[in-house]
Amino acid sequence: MFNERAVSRVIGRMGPMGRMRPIRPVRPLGLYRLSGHFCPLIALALLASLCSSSALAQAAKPLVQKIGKYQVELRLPAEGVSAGEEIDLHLRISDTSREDPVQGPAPVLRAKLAAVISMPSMPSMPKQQPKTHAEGIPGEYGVVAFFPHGGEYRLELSVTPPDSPVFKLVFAVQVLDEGLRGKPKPKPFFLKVESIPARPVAGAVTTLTLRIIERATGKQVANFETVHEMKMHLLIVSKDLDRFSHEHPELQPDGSFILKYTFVAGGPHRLFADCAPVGAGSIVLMQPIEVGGTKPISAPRPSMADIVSTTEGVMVKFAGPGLPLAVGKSILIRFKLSSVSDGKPAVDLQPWLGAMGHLILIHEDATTFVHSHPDESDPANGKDGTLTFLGRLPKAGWYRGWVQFQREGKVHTAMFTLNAGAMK
Ligand SMILES: [Cu+2]
Repeated sequence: MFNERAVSRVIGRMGPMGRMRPIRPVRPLGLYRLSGHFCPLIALALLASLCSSSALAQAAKPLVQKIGKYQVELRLPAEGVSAGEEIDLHLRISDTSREDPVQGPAPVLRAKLAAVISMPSMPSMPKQQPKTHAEGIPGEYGVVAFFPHGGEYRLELSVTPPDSPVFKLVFAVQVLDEGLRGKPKPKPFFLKVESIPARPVAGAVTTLTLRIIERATGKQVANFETVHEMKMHLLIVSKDLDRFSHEHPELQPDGSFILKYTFVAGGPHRLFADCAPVGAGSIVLMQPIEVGGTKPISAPRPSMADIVSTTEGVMVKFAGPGLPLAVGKSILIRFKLSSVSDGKPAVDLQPWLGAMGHLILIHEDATTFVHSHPDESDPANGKDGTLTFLGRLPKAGWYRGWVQFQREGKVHTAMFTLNAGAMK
């Protein structure tokens, strides 16, 4: 199903610090001059702070560091790190003494990771101890950070591989000021879709060929990582968000993906391709597609939340947090599952695509795809009649959600309508 890497790249557990405000703005040098005389004490303090900055510059090496036989790679998003938003900083930890000729250094599994984030230029600022987690991909870890404002931060990591002593390293992270980035930059890849027939018709088989193209080079991506047991997860939704399908197109030797698919209804649809080109991390790319044939009667805009869904013997009920959901922060979204026949909790879910459950949320604009993933901090998740997901809704409005899980060998999909933020 959807890609946990993509998901956790953007969302994650809320750091313990929450939002911090700058302690005080950095004063320009001139302000330290008193009546034209240079204050020596402040000059010393300034010098000390400059020295500690340069010490940091030395300590904070490039984004790949080797500590003994271990290699730690910090993968910052290509668009940079912005203040004012929570971000999952991705790390890959590998063992260079065990190198595979194709895969490279072996991933280090089950390492313990602790992180401390501070800002050398503002030493009085409280340090953050962000939460860390293992990603769905071996050797990959995440640090869920929140930078309250722009500047250079120091990310200190303590890594304890299994059966090895702890080692420490420091990265410097440059953070852009909030709002500076403005309109989001185009993604480094785009999705190219060809269909046979050229205009799909509802009720007839369409052959879709999907290609992931690297924007900078125009080249088609050929190699993909396997995420949640698949090379690509394709979510096909009608623009009115009434129809949803989760497919796994087949990877061809040249890197294209082929799917034979029969659209149920005509009208505008959206394809969301969730995949991870090797080395580039996870991406979700969208393309619209127009389907001929009878158009379904467009559903009226939802006027109230739709929080209970029954899918083949299982009642799935949205169980909080309260609506409207918070916008722009990581939240735990819960569902309760019970048997329709006896009302007892459904405790017999089976893992499907590497997790006990999956949640996809799409905003009413039919474009904004919400990243969410199962809360793995709770081992009972999905086994005690509840499913809990970490999600982060980027904007206010209505969202349609689909919870998917497997029971008795069958995949169930339960649809919801939830609202978030201030309603229009
Ligand atoms: Cu999938």
